[in-house]
Amino acid sequence: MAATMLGALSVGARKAFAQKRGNLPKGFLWGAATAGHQVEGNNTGSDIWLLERVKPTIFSEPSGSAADSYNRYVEDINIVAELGLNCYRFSAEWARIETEKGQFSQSALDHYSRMVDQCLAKGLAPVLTYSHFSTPRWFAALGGFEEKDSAEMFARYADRLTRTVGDRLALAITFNEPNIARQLAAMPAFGELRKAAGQMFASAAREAGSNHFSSSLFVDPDRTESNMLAAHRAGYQAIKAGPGSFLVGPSLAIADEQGVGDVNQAEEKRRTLYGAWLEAARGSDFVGVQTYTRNLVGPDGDLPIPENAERTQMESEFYPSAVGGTIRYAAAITGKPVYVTENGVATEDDTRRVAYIDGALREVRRCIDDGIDVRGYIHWSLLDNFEWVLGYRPKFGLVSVDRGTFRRTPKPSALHLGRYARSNRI
Ligand code: IFM
Repeated sequence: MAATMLGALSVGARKAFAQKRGNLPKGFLWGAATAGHQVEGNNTGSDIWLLERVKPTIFSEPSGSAADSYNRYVEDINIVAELGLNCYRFSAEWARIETEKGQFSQSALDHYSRMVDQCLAKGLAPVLTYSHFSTPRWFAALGGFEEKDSAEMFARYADRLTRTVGDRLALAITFNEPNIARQLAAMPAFGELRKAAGQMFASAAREAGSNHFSSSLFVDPDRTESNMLAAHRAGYQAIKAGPGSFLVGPSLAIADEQGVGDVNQAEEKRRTLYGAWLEAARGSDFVGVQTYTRNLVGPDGDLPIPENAERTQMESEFYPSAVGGTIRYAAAITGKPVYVTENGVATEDDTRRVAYIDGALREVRRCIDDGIDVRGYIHWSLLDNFEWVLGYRPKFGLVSVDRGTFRRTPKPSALHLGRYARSNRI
């Protein structure tokens, strides 16, 4: 297994992250994750940059300089290594790489290539996400994933990026949470959100001189899902064409849907929200599981969060064991190896993040003990960052970022996760 995951890397890099001790499989990935738009800053060519700025917008604030990671990536990668983790998950920004349809920026490609090199220099397995929600503004202005030829456009970008960095990657995610639109559509408040988002899109369309501006967030999933699935398949082929030889898969936003009572809608809900993308993972090399909480599902749908339950800054239930349920479910449906590509909690109280990590890792351990092929745990997030429509308020980071100076300060939870990683033991 480790040989497949690390195959394309130099002997030195392999040694660095193929742990010898511990009670976890050799080569188990211990990481922290970020996404370009959320940390890089000034992603001006992207759809989200425009959506943050138009009036009306549903974004509470613009991303601005974010964590300035486009300039500070060396420091970020060094922090990951110093913590004792052995992988870094980050995303490339399509908007920076393909600045206009068919026009590729060599300097942006070089930038992501340098990020990969920095990971390897520090003994970290580079885990690259090809698309993490944001797309180029020109792509959104053409109708985004509502357009039939979107799959072809995504594959061309995936091909370019792979030709630049593929020889040095350890793992690749085509799409981050492509089922997010389904999850949002299932929320009770979605009607209102869709109305507000509609006005925001209309305004963005005017600014972009487009007759149909579409972004992968807040759209009707029935209009985008089949094209995104096709884009995933075409992207998968483009990435597998090489160079490089590493596992490729999608990552899903997946909550632990717990049925309550003999008759409940949990199974139906799972099928609707996750079915199509779990099927896509079956046709890929692995499934990425991204879990934050559970939902209690009764005969008429979701039940309220239990009255005395602790809540996170996202107003979800603090429920670290959720990841056990989703690993089991994703593994059973896909039959593929599982990577936890995101898991974490939004809180100002870092002692709760420590407790969350302990609770989640206990479940990972149980899953492995039960024979499930879990190959990594990547925490969301390395840094406090731009949480999309909610702006900078929710704190998911293992490392805090001063909004004025960009100074990074690892929190106790970062050291805590690092201790697990160094021992490769849960
Ligand atoms: O910040 C997001 C990330 O971009 C995708 N997964 C969930 C995270 C927390 O909401």
